[in-house]
Amino acid sequence: MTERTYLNWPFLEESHRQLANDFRIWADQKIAPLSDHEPRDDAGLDALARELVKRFAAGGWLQYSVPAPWGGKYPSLDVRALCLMREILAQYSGMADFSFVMQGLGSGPISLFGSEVMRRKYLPDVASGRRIAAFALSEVDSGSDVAAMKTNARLDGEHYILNGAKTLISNGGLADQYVVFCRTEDSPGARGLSALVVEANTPGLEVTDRFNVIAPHPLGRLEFKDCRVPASNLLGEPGDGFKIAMSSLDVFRSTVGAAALGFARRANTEAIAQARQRISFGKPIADYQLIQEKLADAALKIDAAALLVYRSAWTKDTQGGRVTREAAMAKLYATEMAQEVIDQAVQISGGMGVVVGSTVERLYREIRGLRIYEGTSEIQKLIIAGEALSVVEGEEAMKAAE
Ligand code: COS
Repeated sequence: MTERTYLNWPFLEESHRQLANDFRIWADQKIAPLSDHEPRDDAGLDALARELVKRFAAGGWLQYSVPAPWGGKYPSLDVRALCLMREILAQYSGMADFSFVMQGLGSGPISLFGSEVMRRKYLPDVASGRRIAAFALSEVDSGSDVAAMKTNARLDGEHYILNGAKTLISNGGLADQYVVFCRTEDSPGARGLSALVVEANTPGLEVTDRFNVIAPHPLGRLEFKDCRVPASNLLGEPGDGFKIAMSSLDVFRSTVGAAALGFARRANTEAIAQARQRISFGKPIADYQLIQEKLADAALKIDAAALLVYRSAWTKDTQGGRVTREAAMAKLYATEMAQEVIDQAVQISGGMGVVVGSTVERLYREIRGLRIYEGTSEIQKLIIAGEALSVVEGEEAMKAAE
């Protein structure tokens, strides 16, 4: 049983507490049995991802991936609900967490910036699981440096002609639709980017590679060769792409922190059980102060991360606007602390902790990618430092103007 007092924190409302309780009961029945299922082959992974989306849809849980007018539960994407759900799923299965959140992230730019026609066309099918969604941002030479992307689209009458390649795309090869970020304008850097919804069956779109990663998830490389995409599939205005990508990440980065929190909580539960059961030198290892220090550190870090995650989610839900700083802090701290907590859970588990198939071994692999995707830890630090510097610079400029 993991710690649940955080559900009483003032960041959450009664509807969130109810959601967390209901979702945990459901996940215990429908997701827990899939926890140890880790297919390595593409077909097995795709089948598992489809099965998970089907189960989420049947439970009505994908309604949390889109806003209410288009089949969703809350009037706008509710970050606290998404965080609670990811945190719970991560305690059972990294793949379940992945398949759930990709429906939200993959359609997030449509929820946030799509026209009424686009929202009506795509979002209800995402919420019902009829369509699987994906977010195609990264390129070989443009991971952290989004503005350096080379994929481009040129307007030709009523269509954009899209050329280029995207790499390490979640749900690549499985998705029915991709939000593809590309260069459409002559303006340099961030200002020249746009976002297009590209359907998977568009001629010229090919999935040319799949990636086998340490914690298996469906990830593909997409290639676009003269793909004709209706100009009406543009999100926002031409040149809005960078803002659309960053605004989507403002919503979803806190939820990455929440998933990390879930992995850490599960590892800590395993570590506590091990510490109480395992006898060494005539007594349970939990009686030794060196083990107690590890348990104390884990409890402290988990609570600190939870405070940052739910602070960020609450700020976005209640105040709107940008939460780039809060989300960066939540993602950075929660993913880094989860790596440490899981590592110590492996240590407490001793030799069995590194046996393939043990829960802590799986978590040890699951957590690693979270320190990289949706902005590396290093990028989060740059964002936090940049915001700190801009506050001081802003104050100085105000003083000078007085
Ligand atoms: N919401 C809305 N607008 C935003 C924004 C946000 N969160 N962040 C930046 N912008 C806007 C800025 O306001 C600025 O607009 P103006 O030119 O009109 O002033 C513009 O976008 C450029 O912003 P900024 O100068 O801050 O961008 P930088 O190039 O300095 O930094 C970083 C951008 C490095 C922080 C960004 O590229 C980033 O987060 N990279 C990581 C990307 C990532 O997560 N990749 C993983 C792929 S997804 S798995």
